[in-house]
Amino acid sequence: MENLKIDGARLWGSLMEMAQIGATEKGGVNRLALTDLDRDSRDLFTRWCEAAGCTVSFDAVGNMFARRPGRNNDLPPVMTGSHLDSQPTGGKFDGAYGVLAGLEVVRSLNDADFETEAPVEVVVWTNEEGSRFAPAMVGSGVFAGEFELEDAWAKTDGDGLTFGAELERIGYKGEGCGDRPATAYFEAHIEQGPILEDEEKTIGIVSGAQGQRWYEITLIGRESHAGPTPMAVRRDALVGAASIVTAVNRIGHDFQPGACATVGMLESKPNSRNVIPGEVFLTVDFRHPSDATLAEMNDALRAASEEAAKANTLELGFNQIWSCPATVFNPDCVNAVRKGAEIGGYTHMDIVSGAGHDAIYMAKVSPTGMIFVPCEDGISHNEIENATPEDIAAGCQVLLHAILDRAGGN
Ligand code: HGY
Ligand code: MN
Ligand code: MN
Repeated sequence: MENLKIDGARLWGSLMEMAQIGATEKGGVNRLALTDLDRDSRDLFTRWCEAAGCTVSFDAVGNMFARRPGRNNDLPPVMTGSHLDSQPTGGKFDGAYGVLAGLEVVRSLNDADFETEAPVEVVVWTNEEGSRFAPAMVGSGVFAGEFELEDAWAKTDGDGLTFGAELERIGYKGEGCGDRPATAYFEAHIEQGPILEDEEKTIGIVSGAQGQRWYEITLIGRESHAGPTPMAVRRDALVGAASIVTAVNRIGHDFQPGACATVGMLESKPNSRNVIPGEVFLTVDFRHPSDATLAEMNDALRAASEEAAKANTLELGFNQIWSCPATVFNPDCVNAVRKGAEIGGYTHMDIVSGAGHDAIYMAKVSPTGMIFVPCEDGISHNEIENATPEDIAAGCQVLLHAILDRAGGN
């Protein structure tokens, strides 16, 4: 079993071919959830999996399961996978790596004519990024019982299109969701931060993930003429929003070590150069390894928002739309990843994930582990996101060993 090898060149080729779907001029991908491009990537994945002898099914939120039978198909499968949807200025590796590394494991088991005891399933989770439809990790969240199916279907994008209608339109709305036990779940992913590269380690043995909270804040003032309206009587929503943006950044620095604080979206209306903004919408993304600290950051944000609204005579809408507590992964799965790194002879270190992943929700319903590999300069959610073929192959080799550790066989 330990002599089985993945084919790094084949994996790299599949990654580069998948990256053509939604390819951007700067070398990244723009493949938003439930768009035609998402459909095209799913169709390609299906063709590849069926060519590898898998049967492919999908559930009521579009999560896809490519199943390779084992010797004992009554056993719950060992699952592996990630997502194919991307950020609008995303990279080639975020998500697609975990999906195609899982497919490469299947292809390598086929090459070796290796029969696992438990079946193996490669999974594509729907809407992991939460960019088009908020929040993130909706597909795995419904699967794990965190979100209601009807609520997921009802989510709307910026154009008012619903998740359910778009899923139907691209032809990936199946039946049922969840209630599919797994023996274990493993996800390979680029780190999306600088630690492995700085520490010169090839493999990250992911022990868990930090918690995160997402907010939507609306400020309502009064549109009026930029010329005749005296400064003293203005109700300028953008000035209030600017105070909140500054407060978010200050809160991030105040709760070091560990805090991350980001305003990713800001929409000002009517967005005309000689009209005082009457309404501003902004989003806040907080992260921290400690849930208690996230609660303190929440209180600081609410206080700063109320103060900004009062100082500028604005109405405040303050809405926490998502909370995902810090996660600790299953020790047996973490050790399976560690053993895989040792068998492969790769440098490795334990690491906590700064980013959210579908593995976080899978950890609620199955023993779960993750494998990280470095990405260049720690950059991700950026079209220049890059990784080396050697690291990509190493992570997949470790994934093969971890899956076999849990699936058994031959
Ligand atoms: O936001 C995240 O951490 C993930 O990339 N969806
Ligand atoms: Mn990802
Ligand atoms: Mn991402």
